[in-house]
Amino acid sequence: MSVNVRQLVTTAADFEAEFQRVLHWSAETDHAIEERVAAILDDVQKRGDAAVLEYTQRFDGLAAPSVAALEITRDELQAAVSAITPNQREALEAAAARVRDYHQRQLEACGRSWNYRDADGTLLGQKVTPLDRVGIYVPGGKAAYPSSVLMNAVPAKVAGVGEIVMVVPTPKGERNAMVLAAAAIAGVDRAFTLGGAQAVAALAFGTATVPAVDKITGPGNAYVASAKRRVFGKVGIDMIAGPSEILVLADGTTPPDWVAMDLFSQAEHDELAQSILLCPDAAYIARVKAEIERLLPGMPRRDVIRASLEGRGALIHTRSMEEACAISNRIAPEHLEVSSREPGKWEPLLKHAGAIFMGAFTSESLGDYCAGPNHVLPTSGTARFSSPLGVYDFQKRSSLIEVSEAGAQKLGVIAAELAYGEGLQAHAQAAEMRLKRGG
Ligand code: HSO
Ligand code: ZN
Repeated sequence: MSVNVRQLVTTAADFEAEFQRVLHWSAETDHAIEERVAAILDDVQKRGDAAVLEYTQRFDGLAAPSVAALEITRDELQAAVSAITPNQREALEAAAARVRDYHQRQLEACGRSWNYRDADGTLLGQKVTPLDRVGIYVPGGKAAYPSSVLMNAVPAKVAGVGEIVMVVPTPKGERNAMVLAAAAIAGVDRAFTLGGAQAVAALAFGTATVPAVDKITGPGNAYVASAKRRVFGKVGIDMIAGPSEILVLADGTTPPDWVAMDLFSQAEHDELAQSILLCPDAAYIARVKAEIERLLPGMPRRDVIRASLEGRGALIHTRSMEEACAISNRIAPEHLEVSSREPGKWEPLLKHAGAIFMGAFTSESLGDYCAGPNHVLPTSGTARFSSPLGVYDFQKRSSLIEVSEAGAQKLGVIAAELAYGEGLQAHAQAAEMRLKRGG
């Protein structure tokens, strides 16, 4: 079965133009969606539960007497743990344990308060506090991922968040037992069968039944993304995620079918997902291409994979591994596999990626589920300036200052000088009053 993946060669005269075509991704906002979302947010803010109930009936075909009836009780979450198979339960628990361990290290390494005293005895520091209450949006449509429940709830729990509220759309009331079981295992406190912009609005503004949260995390469709953008400022949000991406940097030593399957593993998420291979060995690229063509017919999601590979995929032949690293930095992929015998040699050259998977045995799929690091990662080149979801997203920092009497003498002179310069008399006097008179 031939598959039309774009093939590029960096030595070609038209490489830059072709490369720009590969990079091109417009997260264009659809005005019709924007308007509908704005109206829903407004309505939920004004009418609370009544509006949430109406939209849930209209969009999810789920009729209920009250929003309270849409709450999934703790007992029901726990019952889901017994309803799934023992193997499923063990896998979820093993994944949760590894994700918890990893994020516990993150807490120790960069999530703790600190302070110091300067020479005058003035204390300066940073106080780290977990958020009181967060909302986790879990998609319920074609991409209902229990693993994403773990990846959002576990770091929140490790951070010490007071209450975790999950919302999950359940069209026609069909609940996903794995999603509910993951919520129980991760320690979600409350859960509602709500979705879409109305769920985001309920979490952001609060209703009589749904508590207002301080931050909303988790992926969703275009309506959810638009709603999150709009409530940002009233509450925090994690990020606006685009389609998933994988970039494989190969030196030609990994079995080519492994690489083909790794490219598929992102492509199968979404027609708009992007899978790219960068390699200095043309013969190896041809072998990966042959494996793609051999393996594709056997994949249940072959139509999605083909659409993704033919629409946004690319096989790029570079002059060297060094050049491949430089191109990878320009792309700043969400997932970067360094499929090489010497991943440690190339890692120092790689600056921009959500997650770096080192060596032939590290398939992205292991990271997606259970290696430990978070799978909620910056997409669409935003790894240039942002980081994976982590414990730090569920904490905030306050500065701490305790000026000693001796410190006030020195700082007072500096502050007063600057305050007069800014024409702010009260600032200057507040500093000067603390100077020892005649001292
Ligand atoms: N690769 C996805 C996460 C995921 N994969 C969930 C499977 N399930 C985005 O990082
Ligand atoms: Zn995945």
